Amino acid sequence: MNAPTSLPATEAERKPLTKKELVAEHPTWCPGCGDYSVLALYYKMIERQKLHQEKFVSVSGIGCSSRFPYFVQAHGVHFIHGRSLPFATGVALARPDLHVFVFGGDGDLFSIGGNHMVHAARKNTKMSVVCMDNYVYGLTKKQTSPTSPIGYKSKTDNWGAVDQPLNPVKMVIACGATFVARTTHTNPNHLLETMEAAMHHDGFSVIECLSECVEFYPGAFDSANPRKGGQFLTVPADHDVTNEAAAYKLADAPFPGYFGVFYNVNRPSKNAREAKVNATAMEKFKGLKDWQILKKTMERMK
Ligand SMILES: Cc1ncc(C[n+]2csc(CCOP(=O)(O)OP(=O)(O)O)c2C)c(N)n1
Ligand code: SF4
Ligand SMILES: [Mg+2]
Repeated sequence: MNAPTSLPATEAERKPLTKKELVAEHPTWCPGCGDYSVLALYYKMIERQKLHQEKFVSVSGIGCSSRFPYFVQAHGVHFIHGRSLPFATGVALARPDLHVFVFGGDGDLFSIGGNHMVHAARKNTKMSVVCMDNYVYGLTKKQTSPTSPIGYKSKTDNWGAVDQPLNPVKMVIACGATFVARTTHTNPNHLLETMEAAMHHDGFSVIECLSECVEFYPGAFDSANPRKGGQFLTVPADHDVTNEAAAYKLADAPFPGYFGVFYNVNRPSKNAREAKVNATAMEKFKGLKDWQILKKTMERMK
């Protein structure tokens, strides 16, 4: 049967998706929430990068920020709290042709999901993670998160938080992430460029994106916003992104710190390493039926 003439013949002829085509449900975030900006720029990135629905997937855990996949008219998964990374790892390994994006909050990715972040980073599976960091648990209405600063008054720290906050950039560099950047929802161009750079990285890329919770931590990031009298300092031009110690040191600057790419190196991804193992195994088992491969494997494990 002939293909309908209205269908484009090649990938290059397909029109990029527009925002109108990508918008799904109306976002249920509070008016003014920083997460809107991340969503709007994700639509823009998909359009600019000419990604079509069958070529990308958005994965999340639980939280206000984790509602993200609902609002994108494409494949997406709203998974268990803290478990977006292992799920996304499975998708990325099974379908290396897809662009896998993970969206989540500081609680989802660094508190309950902190253990998964450690291992996802060292495995270097190809995917891009955007932590929409608002320094609080927003969905559950104001509990201290791993990034809340000392003194922050919340429902779990009535008299102010006392625990040293975690630095997401330092943590993921130390764990083995191969692309690590920092941006903010108030600088759209910077946020868009950072997401695009992460998408093209062949490995585990992490972006900490400051995203204000106007309901439970208003004004948290004013000092990083020139429109509110703050300062948006970019990573110095002479910073060597392949120097782990220098990246770590730069990430240690006091708040609001620097914005940009801190670390970017090439290390074989889990996808690449596993593909080699799989190719060798497939060669060895050539011509065998599935049950024969299974039997051989079981025998070897005796
Ligand atoms: C296993 C489990 N524990 C606790 C919760 C309750 N819970 C839902 S979201 C959340 C934290 C959300 O904070 P964050 O990830 O920072 O997202 P935000 O809402 O700030 O965007 C918690 C503790 C849950 N849903 N599941
Ligand atoms: S509670 Fe905070 S993080 Fe959640 S939607 Fe409202 S402003 Fe955004
Ligand atoms: Mg949060």
